Amino acid sequence: MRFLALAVALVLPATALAAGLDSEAYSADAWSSSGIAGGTTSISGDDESLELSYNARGSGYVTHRTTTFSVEAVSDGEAAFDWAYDFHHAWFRVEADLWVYADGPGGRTRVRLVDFANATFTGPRSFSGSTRIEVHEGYDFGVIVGGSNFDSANFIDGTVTLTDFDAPGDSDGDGVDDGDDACPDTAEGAIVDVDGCSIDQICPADESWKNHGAYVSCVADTADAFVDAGLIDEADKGGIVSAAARSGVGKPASSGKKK
Ligand SMILES: [Ca+2]
Repeated sequence: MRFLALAVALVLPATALAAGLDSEAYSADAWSSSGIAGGTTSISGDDESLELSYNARGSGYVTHRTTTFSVEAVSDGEAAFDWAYDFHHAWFRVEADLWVYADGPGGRTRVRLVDFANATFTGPRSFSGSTRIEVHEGYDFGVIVGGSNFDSANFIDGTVTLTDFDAPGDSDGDGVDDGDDACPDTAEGAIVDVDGCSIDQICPADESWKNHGAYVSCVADTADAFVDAGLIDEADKGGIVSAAARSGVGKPASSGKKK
């Protein structure tokens, strides 16, 4: 237990459990578009907002078409964001549609956010709101957007801007997204390697060890690797290894079967 207490004392700044647009998992680079018939799409953004745009032309008029902007959820949970949809579908008998969607083991969930139809002339329009949706690790989620017009100007042009974006990213808050985290439920504040594993998790004190030396070796080797990776310094390592050496882990008194 002394060793556990020491490990917890090596505290990193707390990280948010959810991930935003500033995370690797959900930055503009992580998003993709399905493209749009007769036009182009673009994705741009920064840590605060993400702009998902399309522009398409028809022949004579624009038949109904959509594009899907998606990103992969790195963990199960809820994604939430504010959205603003600005479009100009020039000019006559205009439709504009926006959905939020999430794929999962049970198929696709799709929720409509904008259902616009105007039988007469329509100029630029804007809608906005907030939404949330359950997302699933390894499956895409995002928005589906597009529309139509029946006008000889025949273009549709729109941008969906996402802000206040929050999606499941790092359940144990160790700074490694769940999709890359080999060790879930890392103790709060524990220092982890690139796989999201703390020394405690790599050398669990509650596992049955062949003997005390095997446990101490595991801690010493792992602490060495953490020093090499620049995660801890030699003094940290010394404290961790001596705490392991003083512990009862792997000694006959500790319960559990021999390994
Ligand atoms: Ca972890």
